Amino acid sequence: MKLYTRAQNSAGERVRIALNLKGIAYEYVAVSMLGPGEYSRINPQELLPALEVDGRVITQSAAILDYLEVAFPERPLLPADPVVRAQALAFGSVVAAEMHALTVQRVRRFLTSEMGAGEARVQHWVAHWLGLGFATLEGLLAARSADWQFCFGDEPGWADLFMVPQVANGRRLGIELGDYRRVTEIADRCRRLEPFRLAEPQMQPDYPGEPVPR
Ligand SMILES: N[C@@H](CCC(=O)N[C@@H](CS)C(=O)NCC(=O)O)C(=O)O
Repeated sequence: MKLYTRAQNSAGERVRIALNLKGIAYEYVAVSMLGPGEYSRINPQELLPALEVDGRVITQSAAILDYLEVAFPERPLLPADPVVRAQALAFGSVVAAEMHALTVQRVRRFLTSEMGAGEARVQHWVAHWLGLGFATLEGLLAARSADWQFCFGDEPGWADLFMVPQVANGRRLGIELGDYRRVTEIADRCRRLEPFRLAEPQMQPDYPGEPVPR
């Protein structure tokens, strides 16, 4: 199995955490090491990550995670209870669709280069969408049916691996997280665990230095 990623790739970090939690060995392929045009032949969208399984490619982190969950069920990432399972999926969607997708580096760049927004307006945009998102995550955690150690269970799983890279991005982007106590406590608990620590940007072979949030 080959994971096409780069150190600073928070969607890829979700997959790295999942692979680590499930104990699956994989080859880390830093896209910067590929030749010109090589990655667009692997993933026409050119976004990261992509997972190659015996020559076939899966794109989009949620689809990759779903594949891992089905193909390697021994250490599940999703809760067994159908309602809690759906709540964990919903939590991940808030991060991927309503926080990350609106504030990712290519969106910030587009706001600057195509929409004429200066640094302050881009920061306003980011603070608005991430603030709403973190408030939503905190609300979802407060409404859980039990006060689990991690988002939706006493083992870290699907929701945690979406949340942790997004919390790191929020911190790098200067978002004040003091109001989101459950979010930060669980994220900090996760970051002390090896599967999360080993997935962080600075632990990757192509880490270039101070991360830019992606
Ligand atoms: N919805 C996609 C998002 C992928 C995405 O936006 N990836 C960013 C980095 S987190 C990317 O590839 N940016 C271009 C780059 O890093 O070259 C997923 O979940 O996989």
